[in-house]
Amino acid sequence: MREVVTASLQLGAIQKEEGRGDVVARMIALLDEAKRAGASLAVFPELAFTTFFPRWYMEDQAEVDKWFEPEVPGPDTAPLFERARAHGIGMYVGYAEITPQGQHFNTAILTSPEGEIIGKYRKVHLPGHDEYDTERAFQHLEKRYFEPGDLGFPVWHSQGGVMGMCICNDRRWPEVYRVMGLQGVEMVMLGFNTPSVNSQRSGEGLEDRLFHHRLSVQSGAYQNSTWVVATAKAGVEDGHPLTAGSVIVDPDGKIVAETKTEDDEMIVHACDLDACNFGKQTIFDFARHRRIEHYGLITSQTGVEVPAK
Ligand code: CDV
Repeated sequence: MREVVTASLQLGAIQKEEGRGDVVARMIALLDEAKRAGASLAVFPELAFTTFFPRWYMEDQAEVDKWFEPEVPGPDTAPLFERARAHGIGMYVGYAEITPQGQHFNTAILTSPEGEIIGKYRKVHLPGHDEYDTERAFQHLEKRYFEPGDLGFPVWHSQGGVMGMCICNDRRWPEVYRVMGLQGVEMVMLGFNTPSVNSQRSGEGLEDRLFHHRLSVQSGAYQNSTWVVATAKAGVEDGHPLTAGSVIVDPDGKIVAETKTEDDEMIVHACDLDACNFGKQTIFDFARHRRIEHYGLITSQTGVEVPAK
């Protein structure tokens, strides 16, 4: 058994006016709860330190940059990292990153239980649009504020296993899990901010959104025989509802823990990384069963091209 006691630390709503200091205090309270539960790993949401700002249209770059972190840990966020180190808990934390060169990414980092930053991932699949869209019920401007991630989908050795990261919309893309699966990933961590309604299809509500979320993470887990830990930022932010549904999914694709509220809430599970072995050695033994001679289109073509009749 290689057990990693893993906490998914869901955050409830963060209002636009809320400062990072208040949010970090909430995150520390969750981290303390995770410590009491015996966790050595904690997974926080996407863009964890602020409201989900890509719903707001901004033209002034200085206003935009206020939502970004030039350094992590920084003055407001350092107490979180200090507490994690004191507790011996490794963390996945999502935040908006601005680089010294002025590039903007939707980023997540992985720390070791000793408090070192050992991994960085930058969101590849940015949803939404880059200009104000009058056809939508509300805006989703990730393509305006972020560049697509430039680091690929690496994995890291930590917690006695092979760990991977992605962010929110990435979880809907099977390629994401497979690229990590091909590196032997045993736990995929991700944070998300998913609006409870579809801005382009008013009939699609909370239950549909949760169905697609669970479908995506459960199939990613099963088809790659890996744990998946998905953590929401939930609740109503400035009038805009976000789904909850933080889950821990086992390598059979089964949900072993799920949040019940849309508030700050912990779920925890002792994830045995050896539970990945059976699927990786049998039905999803890639070396024996994959037929890459038939998969060329996956990397040579982006959009749909229907063959001529
Ligand atoms: N933050 C996100 O990436 N949200 C998307 C929404 C826009 C569909 C998601 O995949 O949940």
